[in-house]
Amino acid sequence: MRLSLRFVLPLMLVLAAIAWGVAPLVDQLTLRWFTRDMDIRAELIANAMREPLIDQLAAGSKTKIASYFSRIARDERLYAIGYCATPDDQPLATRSLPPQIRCENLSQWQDAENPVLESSRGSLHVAVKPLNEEEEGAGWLVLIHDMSFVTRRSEETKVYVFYFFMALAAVVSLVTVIIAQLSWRGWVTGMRALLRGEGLLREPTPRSNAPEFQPIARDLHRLIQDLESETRSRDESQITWTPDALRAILHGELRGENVIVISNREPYIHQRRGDHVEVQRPASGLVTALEPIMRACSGTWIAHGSGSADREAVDGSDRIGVPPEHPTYQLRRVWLTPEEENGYYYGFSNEGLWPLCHIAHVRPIFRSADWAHYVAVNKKFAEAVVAEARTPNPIVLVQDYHFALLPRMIRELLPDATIITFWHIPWPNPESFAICPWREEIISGLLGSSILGFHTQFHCNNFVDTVDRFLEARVDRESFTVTLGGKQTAVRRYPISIAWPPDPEMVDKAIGQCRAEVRAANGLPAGHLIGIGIDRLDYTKGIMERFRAVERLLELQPEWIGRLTFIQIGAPTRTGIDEYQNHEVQVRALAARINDRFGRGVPPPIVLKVEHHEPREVYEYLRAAEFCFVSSLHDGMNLVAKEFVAARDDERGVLILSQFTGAARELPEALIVNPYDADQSAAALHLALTMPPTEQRDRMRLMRGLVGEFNVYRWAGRMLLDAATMRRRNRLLEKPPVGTSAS
Ligand code: GDG
Repeated sequence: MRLSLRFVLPLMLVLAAIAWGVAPLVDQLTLRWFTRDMDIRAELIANAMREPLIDQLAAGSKTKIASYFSRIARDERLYAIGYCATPDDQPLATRSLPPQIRCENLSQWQDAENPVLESSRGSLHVAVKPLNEEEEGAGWLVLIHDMSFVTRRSEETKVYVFYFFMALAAVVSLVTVIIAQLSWRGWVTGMRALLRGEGLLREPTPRSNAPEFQPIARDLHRLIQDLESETRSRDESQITWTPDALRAILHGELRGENVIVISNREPYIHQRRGDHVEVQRPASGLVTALEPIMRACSGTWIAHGSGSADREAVDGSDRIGVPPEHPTYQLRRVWLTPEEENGYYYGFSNEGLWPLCHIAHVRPIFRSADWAHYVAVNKKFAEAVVAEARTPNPIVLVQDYHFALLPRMIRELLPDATIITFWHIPWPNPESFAICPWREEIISGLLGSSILGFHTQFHCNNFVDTVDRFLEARVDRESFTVTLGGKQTAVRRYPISIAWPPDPEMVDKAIGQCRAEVRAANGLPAGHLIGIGIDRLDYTKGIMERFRAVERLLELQPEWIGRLTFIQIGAPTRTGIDEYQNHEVQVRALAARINDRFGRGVPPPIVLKVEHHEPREVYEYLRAAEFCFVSSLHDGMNLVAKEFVAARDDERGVLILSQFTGAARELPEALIVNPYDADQSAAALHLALTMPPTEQRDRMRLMRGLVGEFNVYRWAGRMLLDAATMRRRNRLLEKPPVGTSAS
């Protein structure tokens, strides 16, 4: 011990001094790199802006130019934009343009070797670009970038460099001490232990025969763990979210731990068709969202086996590797009796909780018998989780309103599990939730979770208000946590998204070809305009309201009669429930009535296709359309809106989006409508059909930027990073206080 101190301390000091000396070099280097990056970025933005700006200058509307500038300046790094026609002019600019930048001194910035302006806001990078490179005198575009992040990153790098040298010192010291120990104190014993595979970095055990090593090995073990987690827990906004990034987080932050997902719907269903078995992928937002995550993480997905050939496909433990063509994770099927399925799924979940949580004016139905099945099925899944858990503290991702009781049940069986529950649908206000006869049980079940996620802050607020109203729990609105029975649940907003970039197979067919094929398949003439809606045939999706908007458009703007067809794909869903059967009858009748009114002798205004379509076909329709209309009456997020954006790599097409979707909070560049207001929706349809291509492109570009950045990997990654932090914190709290460890 004394030897290690005599050697380690001076070594640490020397290396700390070296790290200190390297710090200014790090500063200079990062500044040079980022200034160059900023130049390239400014050139790219200027290239993208030139053409539309020249058009707008020609049109002469200063207010349009100002709003165009402020839209672009929403980019988090772009601080200000300006334009000078001549050196004598006042700049036309966003309000944030620093006063030091004037038209008369632009040339000074243009030629500057280090174009960095120090302002009260911090360092700003100034780029001056000619508006028209061929034509002199067309004016200059000024792009100011915020460079405060450079200081931040440089600080971070310095910390990493410091840690690196410290780790180096620790490793060198350890190796020296080991060698010394081995030679001084019976190296033969040490060698034998090593040959037996008892690694020195393992946590010390009572069997360990070198007590002097224990404190050093334990400290080193912890130091390395802390260092690793330090480097990995970067700011999530700095990560480019891909399946690989997600996998790295799982392997790093969570050290490849046992990840289990539970959902009602399985990602693959085996169906018997005559003498062969067909594998289907169900139409569900949830499956669309979780599949890429499971592919990235190779865990176990537990779900209800609902296909007619599901039992034939599994092994003796009810498991099967999926995706079938290239298995990367396990699907464990849970079997339900017809009575259980009726009570738990159709009854309590879909006739009770679904309408309870959606404001769609359909009354929830609650039956005691359904509740009993709901409890029993949740228990069955809890047992499956225990059976699938490979460790006492797996990470369990519970999906959706079918499993409100499951988090508490798992918590009781596996107290150390990290349970993340995601509620994919809205959470209503306490008054609405009060209708549920088992409201306390539902809330307390959910509070078995470590983290409970919703799509929007509004739903988080509603949940916390509901807890406050109905349970004796401690609600902390500062940290957004709820403590019940000494256990804390963090309530967090995780807006879900889609895989990005989309699967290349989905977008490989040219837009023109998609249009031609969709028209041909639906008997529509060349040049005919197409609008698209894609949903499960669910009363919350506002399909009736959508058709009424099309009808109103044709009443108000008859020039579209015979020129436009709205194609609605309605995937059959929950067909065993009366309300869904009635809804389908009403949707069909309304489409027929509108077609009868406006489709005589011309192509029909509405084509209704009540059938499941393959994902490739869905994308083909999205690519063929002039606009996509999402008119949900209430929707947690709505993935179709994001899929439309992903499908349009041509940067064309207009998204019309209900204000009652979670997606409307993220995509303000869509035409946001109240689907109950037929006149407003009809006006949006007309606007979409007449929107100039440049405006379509500007809106689509912004939406594509957002969906690309906030993709489904980030959704999952954020939850998993939060879970990792929670686990680290818990481990820290479990550590014995400093000074009590054996030495
Ligand atoms: C819940 C929440 C939340 C539809 N028809 C077909 C088909 N689909 C696909 C779409 C999309 C998915 O189904 C529907 O996703 P949504 O998000 O619109 O809606 P829900 O199913 O109600 O999902 C919702 C979601 O969970 C995720 O959290 O956004 O708010 O209600 O991916 O493309 N897919 C195929 N054929 C079809 O006919 N292949």
